[in-house]
Amino acid sequence: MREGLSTSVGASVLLLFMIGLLVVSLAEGSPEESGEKTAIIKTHSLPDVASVSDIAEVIRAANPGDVIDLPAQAFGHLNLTGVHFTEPVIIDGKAGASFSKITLREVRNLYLRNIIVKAGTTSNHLGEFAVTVMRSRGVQISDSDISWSADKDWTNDGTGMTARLSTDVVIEDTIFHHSFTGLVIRDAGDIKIRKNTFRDLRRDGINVSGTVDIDIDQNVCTDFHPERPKDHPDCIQLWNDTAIRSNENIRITANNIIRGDGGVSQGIFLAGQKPGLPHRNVLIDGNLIHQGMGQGIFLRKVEGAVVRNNIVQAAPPVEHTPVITLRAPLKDIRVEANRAARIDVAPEVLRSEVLLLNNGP
Ligand SMILES: [Ca+2]
Repeated sequence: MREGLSTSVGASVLLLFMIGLLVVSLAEGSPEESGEKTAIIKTHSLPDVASVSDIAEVIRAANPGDVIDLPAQAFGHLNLTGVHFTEPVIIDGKAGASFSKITLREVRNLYLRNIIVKAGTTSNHLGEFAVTVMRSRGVQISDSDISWSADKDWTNDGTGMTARLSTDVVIEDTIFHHSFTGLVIRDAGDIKIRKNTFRDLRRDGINVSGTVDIDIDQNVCTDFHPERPKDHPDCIQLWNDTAIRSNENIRITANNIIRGDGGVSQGIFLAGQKPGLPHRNVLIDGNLIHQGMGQGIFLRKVEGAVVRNNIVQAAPPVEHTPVITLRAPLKDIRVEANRAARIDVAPEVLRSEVLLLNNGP
């Protein structure tokens, strides 16, 4: 009897466990299945004693269109996973809220405005991020300030932000500073990076790989701090070294790359070590590069590019005059109406693939 009872209880526990697994797996299904919220818009003004877990709880309970006004406080790490809304929920820190980090995973339709992120120090320069957006859709970060330690030590900072395996991400009017690299976009799509400032960085401003449909427009890069001989900062670098697909449909327009009081940097750099995976369908239009390092605009491993109306000027003290550089392999490249000291076309570039028109110093 006891044995039978025990087996029956065991079977019931097993059954309950399996039902539990089924419920959990349904809850983790698509957002449509997990019941996205719809209700009346309201503004939540959180009290001054809110903790970072209170904030997470209010966000989870919010309805589409809600605005959550944060108090003027310094919070810890805001870490959200699996929060889905049918329409954007806005988190606004205009009163002066700051976080030590923000991590958003599997989030849909969440906008962050007027947020300060101060991430402290790390030795994991490329592997630790002040802001992480992962496997998410419909995320916006605007009018915000993202940094690591704002001391004079350029060797103790991580990377400002990454957006990875995510789509429909907008980053605008935000300042990235005192970081190793500013912004890393990987394996993503439908990305808009506009009107941001990248300053006081040790390496690149914006670093993109494996990404389709990206606009990089009206950003400013200035005051770089290359600290070691290997540090060659670029304002904008497109590469493919860890990518599983090409960067495609890239628009780099009206960005200002200005030396300022910092060290030299490169301007717009497209290349990659990995075989295959060329950058495809690229527009580089109306950018100003006023710097003191070679490779103002550099193209290698590109198929289909228009480079036009850019100004590439030397800013003293000049280490190498910045120019427009074309290196093989290249296909279907049009370079038109640019002002640059030189356009260097490497001898191995097929002349039939490059059209140079109306360029001058
Ligand atoms: Ca620092």
